[in-house]
Amino acid sequence: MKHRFRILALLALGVLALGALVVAAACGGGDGDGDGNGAGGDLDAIAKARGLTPEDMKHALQQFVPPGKYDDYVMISSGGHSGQVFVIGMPSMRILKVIAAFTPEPWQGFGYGADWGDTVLEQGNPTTPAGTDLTWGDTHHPAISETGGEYDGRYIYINDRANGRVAMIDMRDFRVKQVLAVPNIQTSHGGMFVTPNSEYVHVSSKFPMPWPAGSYADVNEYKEKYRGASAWLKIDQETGRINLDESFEIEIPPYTQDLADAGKLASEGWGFIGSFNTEMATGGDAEGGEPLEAGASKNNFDFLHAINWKKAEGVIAAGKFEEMNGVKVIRLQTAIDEGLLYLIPEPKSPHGADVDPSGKYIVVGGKLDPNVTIYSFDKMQAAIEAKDFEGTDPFGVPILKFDSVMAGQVEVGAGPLHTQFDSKGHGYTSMFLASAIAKFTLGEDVVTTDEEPFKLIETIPVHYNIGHLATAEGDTVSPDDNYMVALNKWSIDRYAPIGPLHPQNFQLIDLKGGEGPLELIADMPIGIGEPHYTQIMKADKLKALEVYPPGTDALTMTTDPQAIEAGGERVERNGNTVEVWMSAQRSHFTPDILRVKEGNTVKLHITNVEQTRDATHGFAIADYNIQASLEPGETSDFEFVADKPGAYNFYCTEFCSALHLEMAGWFLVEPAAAAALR
Ligand code: RUQ
Ligand code: CUA
Repeated sequence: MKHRFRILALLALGVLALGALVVAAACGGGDGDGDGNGAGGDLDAIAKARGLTPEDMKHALQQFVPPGKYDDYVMISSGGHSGQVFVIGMPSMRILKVIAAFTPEPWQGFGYGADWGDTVLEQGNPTTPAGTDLTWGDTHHPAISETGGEYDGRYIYINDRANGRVAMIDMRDFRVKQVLAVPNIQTSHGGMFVTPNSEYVHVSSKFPMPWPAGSYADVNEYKEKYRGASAWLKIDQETGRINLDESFEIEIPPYTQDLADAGKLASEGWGFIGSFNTEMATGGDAEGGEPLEAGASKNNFDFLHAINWKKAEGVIAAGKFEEMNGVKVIRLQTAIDEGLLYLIPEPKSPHGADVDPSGKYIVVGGKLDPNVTIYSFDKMQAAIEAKDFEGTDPFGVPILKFDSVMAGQVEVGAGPLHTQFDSKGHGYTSMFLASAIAKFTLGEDVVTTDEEPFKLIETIPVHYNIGHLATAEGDTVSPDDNYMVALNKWSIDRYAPIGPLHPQNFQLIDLKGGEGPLELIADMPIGIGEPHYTQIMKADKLKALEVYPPGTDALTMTTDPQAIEAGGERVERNGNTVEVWMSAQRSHFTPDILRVKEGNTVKLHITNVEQTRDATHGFAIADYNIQASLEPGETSDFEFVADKPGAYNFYCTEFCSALHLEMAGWFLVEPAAAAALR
């Protein structure tokens, strides 16, 4: 206890000191001469004029990052159904970049004619069933690549909840390089998480689908024909791309698999996926049946899935898989026989499943249960070893006994969802219904203070209806104990009224070194899509390029074969094809007149030959729906048919220089009729 008191006393002193400072400032004593005209006087006047309390002023100082200075952290946030990913500085909560992932985005020239974006978007169209070109996604869970259980600042993975896809973003240029339609998964949720050394990135199905993927079965054959998958997607360490040949999936029962997390340290080699609807309800409220949500929330327990991926690698190596739609699949029976999959009862419509930094505990929040349930990985292993099962599920998967593996429960409040951690053995759980965050202690194995294990310490209200929450470096083996962000689903009255669609609301919270009490620092509206989850990485781990090496193809991150240096510009005409090697440089395109004939295929390679930081040009052609971002050093390739005759202006879309407005040219498409006359 002594230790804790000392910290409290220190903290109290700190608060007093700060309070004194603020009071001194507020009293106009800032410049020490007491005339109230110095900095202190100004502060006082500003606070008065703006109606700020000393508390407000303290929070403003905590969040403030002076002009020209950098934030300590970057948040990599999903963008929900905007299909994008946001990069946000923390604590300032300034948006640094919106990264296009699944949705065309003109600023970055993603999906507007440049080869890089068009290729990525095209690759991402599911092959089964073939058809529609997908131009949006619902990004939910970003996962930064890890080395030794720490974010390493190399790659970002994010799932598309709507279409079961995964995107890979390269943190060298913060551009998306791959969109993969994950086979045998129609919608996804669980994960994304990377394994502690980025061997795999994991995603699992949300709703099951008729198997094999691409077949049809009515929902009344749900139990027999529908299946889910836990996909372990192999990461190529050099490029960050997912290599499907070395990936595998594990067939899982047709429950609705939900959030998932990777085992780490003590539990490395395992993954955990929560689930609901183990009732296997399928809805049918207009057909005389029960609404889906009523049928899906009857059972007192659903199942946490524990998956031994290390062991699964051996099963794949032994050839015990089936190839399905281009990926190796371990069938459910094999997974059972080989001891890869176990089920663990989790109370009442669970949602989050989060592994603590030590890997010893897995914390589950049941949406309809006021408790968080904390499972012990050691107890799980002992139960598996002793075959201490309560039976099997309808598919024969062994179910561990709740009492054998549960380490503790903490009654936190209404609607617990997700849990994050600090390094001191505390968990922080978001509560959707209560619009609050609860802080509690984990088991004595990891509690570093002399606090009692499994005890609620405090709750803090948030505004409103929180979904996820994230602590700085929160999913690593060593979270920082300073900041937490609440990702609130509703904002209701927090911002000026701008119509029925409200922004989401991020709230920055001070963790105070894990010692608490939790304190709300700032609000941040997000008016672009619905962020679900975020990971917060130390900014000193960023290793992004300042400019691309000359002639880089952003898709491959290698030299574009069509790259040129200044002076290498040329035009070649070959039958119906016109191929142009163009340079972009402040403040001109060379050549600045492109002459083609109606119906010609145009192959255009534009190199931004500059190596100056931030010397980005754009390239847009009127009425041709072409728009590219030509970042310094980048070569961008286009191929299109000049199917609209006319004289079209092309211009640079980035205000790059004093003569930016002059950085333009003509795309002359001679009508076929006129050409024929000559
Ligand atoms: S979850 S609805 Cu991240 Cu709470 Cu997707
Ligand atoms: Cu180049 Cu504007």
